[in-house]
Amino acid sequence: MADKKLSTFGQEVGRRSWAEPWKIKMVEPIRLPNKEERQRAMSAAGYNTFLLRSEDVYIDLLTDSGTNAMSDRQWAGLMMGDEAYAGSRNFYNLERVIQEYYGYPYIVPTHQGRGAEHLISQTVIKAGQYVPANMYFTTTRLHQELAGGIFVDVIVDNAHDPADLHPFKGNVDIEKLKSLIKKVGQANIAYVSLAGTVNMAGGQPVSMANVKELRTLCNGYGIKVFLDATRMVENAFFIKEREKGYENSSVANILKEFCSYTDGAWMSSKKDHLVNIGGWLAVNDQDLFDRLRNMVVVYEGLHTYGGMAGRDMEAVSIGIKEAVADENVRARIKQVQYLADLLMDWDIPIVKPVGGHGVFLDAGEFYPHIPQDQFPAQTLAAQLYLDSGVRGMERGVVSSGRDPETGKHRYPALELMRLAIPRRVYTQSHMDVTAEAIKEVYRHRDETLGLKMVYEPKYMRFFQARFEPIEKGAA
Ligand code: PM9
Repeated sequence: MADKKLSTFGQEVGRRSWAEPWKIKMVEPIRLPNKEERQRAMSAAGYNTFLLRSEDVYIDLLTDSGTNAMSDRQWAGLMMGDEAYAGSRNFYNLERVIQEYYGYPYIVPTHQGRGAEHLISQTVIKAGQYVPANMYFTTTRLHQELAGGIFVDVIVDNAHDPADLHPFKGNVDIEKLKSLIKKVGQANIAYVSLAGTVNMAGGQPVSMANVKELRTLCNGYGIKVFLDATRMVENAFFIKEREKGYENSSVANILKEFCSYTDGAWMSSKKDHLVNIGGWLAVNDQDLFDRLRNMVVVYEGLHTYGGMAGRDMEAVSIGIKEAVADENVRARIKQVQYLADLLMDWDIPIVKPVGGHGVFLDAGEFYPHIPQDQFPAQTLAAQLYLDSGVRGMERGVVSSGRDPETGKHRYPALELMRLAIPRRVYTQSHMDVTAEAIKEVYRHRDETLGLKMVYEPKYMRFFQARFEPIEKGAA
């Protein structure tokens, strides 16, 4: 892959390619099912890519969650698992590494991100309190609502426009937050829920200036700020690339500084930390820690494993150290950029600037003739699989779900189909194949019809809902 900005000895030398800072030691065979097999698999899956069997998928860009390739060091770490019920040495390793890289003193392990979201939501939110956030995430908002919280989106307006080129579209709109606090009163705010990067906006980062301003505002009102640190390493890389004053700082230093403006964090280690399972909660306040540590034994497991095996905790500790290395995160984000560049060269509508963990196709723009209640992004994910066996995920009205008050669809401004890139898994050729498949689906866009939902589960419907194609003349 090439980066035009690269220079040697300070001089422009034209194209200088770069490569991933690893080589491949073990491979897993994959197979492209033929057209009839793909048709059969999609129909059996009810046109929902979550319901496909992985063996029927050729290139799997459903998610970057738990799908990462571990290093030889991490695999070796698995052998060092101390599977004691209580006091595993792997927990103390993990605790030390989180303290070192994220800066929080008190750590509670959980089986994955939503385990941590459940604990913090149940512990901190009082029924009827508001939870302002820089856009929703599916599992995060659901846990906040199940705890009786009222979610309020306070992200900058730029985030809702896929074409807006603001470098930090994940920022909190400080004025929106101030007016919410004035309207409902500070006692009615549970905490500010801050995510870096913002998944549903397309993996968009939050700037250091923004988190500092947020901290100052919240200090004035005595409001806590909790961070969804799931992809905070990627966020730190964007700060290094885009924010003045940070170009010479390491990703690790930026990460730690950012976290220092927050009161605690929850984490799905399945993303940044280059593992297949794991998560944690970390806080500054000892009283809160005591309450969380007590809750974890009810829902996850003892406070020194929280649902993870000892070996899993070891893999996370090693993964954190690998994740924060500048060359690791650079290669990861530049691979996403490579795929995006191919699509942009062909004028295929995507969210810009390109985010950290994937390319998000603007399905509303891709299929302007498909109304949102016929699920353009769900349709695009299905069509891409049918064309080429590439699996992506809907991030539009299906993911957004229904308003708990009115029961109506929550129509988000962004109707996106996400291609999330697992870390250290696919090569440049897989990206080329994916881009060419999308180009083909785009060529047939005018003749494509939408979907109707025929089964809808109560919670997080995008995982299990089923659809049928709308027939010509029936739309
Ligand atoms: N994210 C993703 O594919 C996996 C599940 S899809 C709902 O993007 C953030 C920002 C996430 C996230 C999961 C979680 C939950 C919290 N915050 O999946 O429970 O992107 O480990 O983490 C997914 P767990």
